[in-house]
Amino acid sequence: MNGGPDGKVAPMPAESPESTLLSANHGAVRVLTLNRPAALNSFTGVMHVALRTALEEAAADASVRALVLTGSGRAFCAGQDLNDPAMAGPGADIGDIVERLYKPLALRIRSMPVPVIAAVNGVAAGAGANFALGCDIVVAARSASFIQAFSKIALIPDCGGTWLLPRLVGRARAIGLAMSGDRLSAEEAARIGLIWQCVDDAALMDTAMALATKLAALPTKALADTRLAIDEAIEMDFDDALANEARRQGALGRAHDAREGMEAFVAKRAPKFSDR
Ligand code: T3D
Repeated sequence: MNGGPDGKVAPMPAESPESTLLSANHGAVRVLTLNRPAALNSFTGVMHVALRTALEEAAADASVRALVLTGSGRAFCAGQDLNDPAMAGPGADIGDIVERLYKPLALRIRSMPVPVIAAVNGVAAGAGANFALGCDIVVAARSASFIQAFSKIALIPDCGGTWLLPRLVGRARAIGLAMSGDRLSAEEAARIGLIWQCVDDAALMDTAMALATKLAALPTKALADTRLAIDEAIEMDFDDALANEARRQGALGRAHDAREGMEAFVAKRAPKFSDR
């Protein structure tokens, strides 16, 4: 808490949505950068609104075909700003905040119509770790780390952590990470399959951008459906997963991109995908 000498809680310094989140386009790739480096890009109410708005805008913009989420300075994101009295002070209703602010963000990331890559440039803790893990592909710098920081402040993993962790690394590791709150290095995270790749710090953004550029040229709608079908299949038996694949494949097969992909293959030319 940022209490003053008189014990009163000082108001958070004024910040604007534009200052807390940077947005830049590189061709069809939009890069969103969490930008509160002095507080390790932890979430205030303003940054919540900024990220949610930016995700809605990217989802609605047909020129955006892949998204990269990263952080400025030495952190990716340290989760909730524990100095924000409205969000973490004694009177804060944390359940309500998680329901109203964190849950929609986690859902929005998971349901973007384009592939979402987390370029984890430094420590990712609490909600910051789970927002990263909710992205489609996670690339981390070698100096980055992942911390389920919740147990240290007597909370449970949120932002999908209880759902994501066991699915990514199994129950034993999920419980170990969540209960201990231990820092997991990027290298170890890649080794156990929590993330896609760990690269040298200097190569992080080039690697993430090359991957995003490649995905941006692929059929966006089929990529989004791939994520959806894999998430759905986790809850299904084999028969149902096969039926779900046939149903989704039927719809994709009737759409423009599948025709374009097949015609381009036969004509030995590069395809031009446009479905979203
Ligand atoms: O409303 C709700 O609460 C519901 C939402 C819950 C979702 C959550 O995310 S709960 C989890 C909240 N996050 C944490 O508990 C993580 C707290 N931070 C840390 O444990 C450590 O900072 C790190 C392990 C992430 C990094 O450690 P280190 O040693 O590299 O850095 P540091 O010195 O601790 O932090 C550097 C500065 O960032 C420092 O400020 P100062 O002293 O330089 O002015 C520190 O206070 C600030 N900072 C780091 N994390 C947060 C933060 N300030 C506010 N909130 C933070 N989460």
